[in-house]
Amino acid sequence: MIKTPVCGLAGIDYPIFQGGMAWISDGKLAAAVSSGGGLGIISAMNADAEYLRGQISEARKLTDKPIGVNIMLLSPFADDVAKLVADERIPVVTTGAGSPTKYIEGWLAAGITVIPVVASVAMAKLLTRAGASAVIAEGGEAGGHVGDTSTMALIPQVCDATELPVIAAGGIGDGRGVAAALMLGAQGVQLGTRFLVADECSIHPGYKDRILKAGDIATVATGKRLGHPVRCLKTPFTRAYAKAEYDSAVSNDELESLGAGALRLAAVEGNAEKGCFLAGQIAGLVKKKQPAAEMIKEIFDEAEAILRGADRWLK
Ligand code: TUI
Repeated sequence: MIKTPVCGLAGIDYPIFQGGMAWISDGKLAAAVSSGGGLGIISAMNADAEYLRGQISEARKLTDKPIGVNIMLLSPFADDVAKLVADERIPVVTTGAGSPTKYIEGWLAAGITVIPVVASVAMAKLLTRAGASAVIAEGGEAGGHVGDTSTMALIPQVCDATELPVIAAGGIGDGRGVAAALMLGAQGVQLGTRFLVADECSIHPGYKDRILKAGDIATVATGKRLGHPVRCLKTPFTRAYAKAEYDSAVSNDELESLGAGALRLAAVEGNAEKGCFLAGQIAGLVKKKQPAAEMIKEIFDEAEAILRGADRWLK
């Protein structure tokens, strides 16, 4: 069995979180991951508090295990959902795409375990001082909004910069990735891309097929010009977007509106012309649909076998 302090911190059997992915991580997926012994996380995405309240209620009908919520800090409803998680007594809150410092005190007072996603040592240090309970260090291999530094380089540097438990994210898709993350000093992992093909994930079937068919160079980070690169599968949409990005005649506002609604079009409609299919570089490793609980068991059985055999190189 693999047990780390992250299991106690989040009230889970396996030290694995499911990433809070906009238009993807709903109450059903989160409940399946939590039932399987990991931490299922509902994405509050760009939606209002009523949406989140509904998804929390869905999840609670499906499992009595702890469920987390991810707050995307660029959301116009961030203040509202930040209050709702306290009212709903959500045990673990993760944040992305910004610094949650102004919410931390209130969340801690409400008994919430606060785990921000960071993409740099500077942000890890800042949030350690601000009172975070742990950090998720996410490398640029991840899907969605990404930083520049790879997981391999980021994790040990963040581990050296904070006393808090570090959860590794970005580029992890199986037991080998979990074992490697633990060797780099992480005490847990967060996976997103692998869970896209979980049976309980409700995205459009065409999205799942694209993940299953993806290879090692199937993704690209677009949107660097706007300061928030987003990694997704290469499609007609990303080619058109990249062209616009390098065209000085296209204004930043035009570029923003090109991306608006693209996550929904991919996840809900499977639209390759206008949709942005978030995916990490590990998509090429994801080859089979499974129930989320089966994925988690398989990943940790593999990680355990690797760690038990790791002394074979020691002479
Ligand atoms: O947040 C994510 N992944 C996301 S959010 C998203 S929705 C979106 N839509 C349009 C534009 C941008 C996002 C899709 N995928 N992952 C966690 C994450 N957080 N990765 C990187 C960061 C991050 C970035 C900056 C965390 C803190 C941070 O600090 C602010 C700063 O100025 O340094």
